Amino acid sequence: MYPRPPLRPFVTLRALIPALALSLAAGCVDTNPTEPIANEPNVPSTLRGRAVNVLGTVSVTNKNVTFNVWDSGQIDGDIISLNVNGDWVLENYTLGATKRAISVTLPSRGYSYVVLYAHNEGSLPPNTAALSINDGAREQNLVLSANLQTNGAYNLRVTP
Ligand SMILES: [Ca+2]
Repeated sequence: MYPRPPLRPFVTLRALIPALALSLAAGCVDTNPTEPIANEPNVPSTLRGRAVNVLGTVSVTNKNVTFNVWDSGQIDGDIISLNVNGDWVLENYTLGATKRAISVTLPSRGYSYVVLYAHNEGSLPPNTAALSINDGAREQNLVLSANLQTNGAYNLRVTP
């Protein structure tokens, strides 16, 4: 009888598995290839028929973030909606002095955006919302301003 051939294909596969696991753990392999990733700022130029004014870019280190929104100045009845990456995460909300928390999951890396849409300007134009974004490591404070012609927006950049 001939000797059995060596089981090289199995040995090779078994040797590859730890390397594959290691590269997954190191984030070298995209574990969710269907997730939309924007490598450049992706704020739409208009939203609900109004131009979008980008006020800045904020970097966060975690895709799971919590926004807090409130009126840090005189409470004058400003009503807002917030849009994150095309989804309305808050609608027709009247700003008060206390913070309203909204938890959002962003794509795991790359650019996202948040847009402030003003339903009115309150008794003291324009519509101003204090907005903070907490990624678990730190809380960053922003001021969003919008009027009845223009939406205010920030780029959000997830850098894990
Ligand atoms: Ca106002």
